[in-house]
Amino acid sequence: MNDRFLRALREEPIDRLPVWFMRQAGRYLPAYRAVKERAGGFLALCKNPEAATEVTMQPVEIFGVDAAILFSDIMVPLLPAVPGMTFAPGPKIPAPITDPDILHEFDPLEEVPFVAETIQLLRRELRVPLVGFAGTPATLATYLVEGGTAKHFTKFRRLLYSDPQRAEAILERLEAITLAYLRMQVEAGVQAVQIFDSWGGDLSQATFDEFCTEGLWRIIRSVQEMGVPVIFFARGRMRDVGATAYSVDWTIDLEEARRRGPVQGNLDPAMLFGAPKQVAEATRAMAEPIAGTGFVVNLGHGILPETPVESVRAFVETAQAIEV
Ligand code: 1CP
Repeated sequence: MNDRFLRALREEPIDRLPVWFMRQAGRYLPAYRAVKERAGGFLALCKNPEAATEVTMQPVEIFGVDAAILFSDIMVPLLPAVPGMTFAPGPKIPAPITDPDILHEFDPLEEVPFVAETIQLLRRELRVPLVGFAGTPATLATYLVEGGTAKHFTKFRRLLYSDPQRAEAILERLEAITLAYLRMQVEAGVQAVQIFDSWGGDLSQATFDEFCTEGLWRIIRSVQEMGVPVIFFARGRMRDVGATAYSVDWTIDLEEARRRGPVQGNLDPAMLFGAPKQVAEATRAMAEPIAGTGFVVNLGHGILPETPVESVRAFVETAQAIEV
């Protein structure tokens, strides 16, 4: 078992840097596109444990990354409450949701059984740790209130000020759903959890504290109490929510972030469109100054579609060759 990813999160000695990257199973890989087509599309792929296992393992087999991330989507736990959700490729909802009562109590084993089945299959196959994940309540609410992907996500922010009680009620329901979903994942076998706060960075610190901070502390504490480390990913900001490690984007100074605790990141995924030699240089420039335990090499956000596979290979191989 390759456990250097988990050892780095615990700040235990490691032989070399662990590396994996967000959205590592994805459209840039021809092998992924083939399985997705065979499965009948993105959602069908998420619901098919054998196919989801296959695409989760692809980047481990192709590049030798040191962790696998469950193939699914942050919107999957909302499928039971939001029938008719599609992906095109971002989430799309038939009608925007602002009624908290739609977000009923959630039994993940009953309502999305394919997630636990995929995790169990993966644990039998994998020789690297499996990362489970969820979106934050505010990020999920952003898509629900908007009705899907948008250019400027302003509707949820507007709701926070125009009807704070309703916003609060939505966030409370989403916290309960997220907690149930993550507990199920840990019980099924994930060895770390990453929480994606893709849109929380858009909120002022005061608004984030008013609506988000306490709920995130509760979610993260509960997962940690189950013995599993929690990585908190956010864009553009570092906010203290009690996480084991923080996944930061390329606008954050990595050395400064590392002083606060274990850290993951943070190459700009656009940099992978450079030639392999440039990618190798950029990876060394990013990682060498903080090479050692407590650091997991990753990108600053998900890998982009159409990223050249050779540059991805240069990123992974360079990171794995850096001395610790
Ligand atoms: O057609 C396709 O192939 C669908 C594209 C796709 C994929 C590959 C979507 C739709 N989701 C996913 C998988 C996914 N999504 C993973 C899988 C694990 C991995 O291999 O890394 C994860 C962790 C996510 C998480 C996710 N989904 C986030 C958080 C991370 C982030 O990028 O900020 C968000 C915001 C989503 C929503 C979503 N789902 C899909 C897309 C294209 C999007 C983004 C839409 C938008 O930007 O508004």
